[in-house]
Amino acid sequence: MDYFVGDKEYFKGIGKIEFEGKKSKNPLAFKFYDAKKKIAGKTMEEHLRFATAYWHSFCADGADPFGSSTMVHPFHNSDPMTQAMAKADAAFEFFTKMGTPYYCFHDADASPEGSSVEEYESNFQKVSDALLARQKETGVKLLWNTANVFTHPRYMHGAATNPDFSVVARAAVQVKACLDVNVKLGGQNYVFWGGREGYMTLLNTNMKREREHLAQFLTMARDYGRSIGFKGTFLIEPKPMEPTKHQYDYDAATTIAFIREFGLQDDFKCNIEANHATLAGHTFEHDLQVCSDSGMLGSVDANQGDPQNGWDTDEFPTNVYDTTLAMLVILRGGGLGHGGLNFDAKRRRGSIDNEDLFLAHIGGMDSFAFGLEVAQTIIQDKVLDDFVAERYASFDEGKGASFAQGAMDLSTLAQYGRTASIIHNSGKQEKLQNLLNSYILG
Ligand code: XUL
Ligand code: CO
Repeated sequence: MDYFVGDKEYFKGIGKIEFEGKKSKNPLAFKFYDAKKKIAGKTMEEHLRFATAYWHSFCADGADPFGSSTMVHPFHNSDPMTQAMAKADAAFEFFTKMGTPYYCFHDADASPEGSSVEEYESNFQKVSDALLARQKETGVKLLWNTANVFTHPRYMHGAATNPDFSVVARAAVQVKACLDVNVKLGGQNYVFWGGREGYMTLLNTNMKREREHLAQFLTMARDYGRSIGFKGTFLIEPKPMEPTKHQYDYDAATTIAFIREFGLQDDFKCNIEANHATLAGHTFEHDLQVCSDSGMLGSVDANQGDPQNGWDTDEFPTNVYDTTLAMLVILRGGGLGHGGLNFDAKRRRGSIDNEDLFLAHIGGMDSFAFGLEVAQTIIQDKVLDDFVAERYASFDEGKGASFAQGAMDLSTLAQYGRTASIIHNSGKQEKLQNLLNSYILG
């Protein structure tokens, strides 16, 4: 068997997940994700660039605010460093069997914090050596890493936006270490998710100063990253709230405005998470489109929320409408570039079997592969695009084109408006929804 690394097999009884086609009844096989199948000149693997999230897959243990853990990981060990090394072996065994070519992690997911900065750094050095060795053995690559500057109690009032400068400086210890490790591991992107970069109440908060401090911190991280040879993209992951009442990177539009306000647009893009977009009152495809239109789509945290729940449920994506609409935006925008689809998603608390982790990823990968194929057919057939183009045709020539090109003033526009004949056209929403259904249902 060549699909596990190290001396020990952790996910026994599960081999490499293979494509068997949609008629297959084997739960441990892909029905739609056929890694090497070519769609519009690129393989599915190249289009989708799937990544496994270390934190949900190898750290989450089913605990929730109402109950303790329900799962025991096969690499469990009471000594933190022994466990971290076993976890790295198990993780790479999982990536290889699953066929996710990338992974993502926070420092704290992979490496024990220890009880001092020195211990944190030395643990991280050893664990990242182990990760590098396993990357070389398996060919699995790092899509992005990030610093967990939100779990430890020192970050209760924020990290880069903490009102106490000492905490801001302490957060820099982790971000610097994570950038060093990123370069060592050849990371393609580096992520900032500002979990506690926001406020609980304006009664105790100077929002202006906090946003400026955040921008200052990100600028310093950018400069440091570039100075040590980081060539990838810095990504900010928007989320409107949770754990703070109001997060500064509320949604894609807010985040892009922040990036531009502070002159970070040459180095920063967005990492869009489906369930964060829906928490902000948008659809997933809305936030993807906002980024795509601004050239700011860096990468994607692929998950789904629960339409009845107002919090981040981080479910594996199974809704093929969502994946189709997301892939339409991504394909039209020219693809994911150096980004990917990272499953920032966790098994439910009651899904306690090791195979459930595989089944969850199979569902997510199949749903996006399905969405990719349908979206590509819709684009190829040009049905939606032709309709939309026709809808705006009045701006393509004559006075409409002068307006769109900025070659008209308001008086001229108003003069035209005095006599313009307005024809009412249907938006054909129902027709287009039926059309979308016919593509999805085959
Ligand atoms: C939290 C979240 C994070 C980021 C990385 O909602 O999405 O896991 O993706 O810190
Ligand atoms: Co995320």
